[in-house]
Amino acid sequence: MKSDTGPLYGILDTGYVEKQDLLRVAEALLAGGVAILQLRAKGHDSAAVLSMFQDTLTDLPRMCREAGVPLIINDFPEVALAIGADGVHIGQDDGSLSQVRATVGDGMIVGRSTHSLQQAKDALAEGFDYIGFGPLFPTPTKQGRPGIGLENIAEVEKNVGSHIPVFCIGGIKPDNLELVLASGARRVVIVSALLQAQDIENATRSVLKTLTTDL
Ligand code: 3NM
Repeated sequence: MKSDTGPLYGILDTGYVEKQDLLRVAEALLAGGVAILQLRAKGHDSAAVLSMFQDTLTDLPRMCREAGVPLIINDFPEVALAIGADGVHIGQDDGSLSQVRATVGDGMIVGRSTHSLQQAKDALAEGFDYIGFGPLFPTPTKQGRPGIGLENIAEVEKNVGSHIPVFCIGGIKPDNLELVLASGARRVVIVSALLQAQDIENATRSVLKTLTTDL
């Protein structure tokens, strides 16, 4: 992954977007300026996600390629490989990096969710290409997890963010973005606040503006 990768990571989350709207929403996120786009389809197995690419999402890899934006598949290395995605994202309970690499090979971007300073350091040491760090605040998008707060962001940026991109995540919205940035964040993932916006493209552009002017 490029070390100068942009500050905003978008997620096309099927929990918020109807099937028939997925491509239109992807287009809006891309037009608004996300640097990375992930497909997250919690509650679907790998066969179901694969079939989305043979059905509603046929054009998604091409759209991302044309925008110069890496396409990342959440949870399923074999789907990422099969559809020619640029990367895969895995959680703490999804095995080791080497297990994922055995499926996808060396060329693919592999990201890891982390929920503490130690997990962030471990992911760097293991060789992940980027990390998510959160959830900063409790969020309906990932229910049942307490917010970890803002106090470790600066330390994670110092220790890990100087080597690989760190994307803060979880409950980040236009309203608290300045606070998150003031706590040391340089990059963020925003899911519901963008997907539920009236105008997704404009909301994305506006968040990106804050991210690029405050840095
Ligand atoms: N992963 P929203 S928090 C998908 O901390 C996800 O690993 C998290 O969505 C983590 O912007 C999260 O709607 C949800 O809060 C982010």
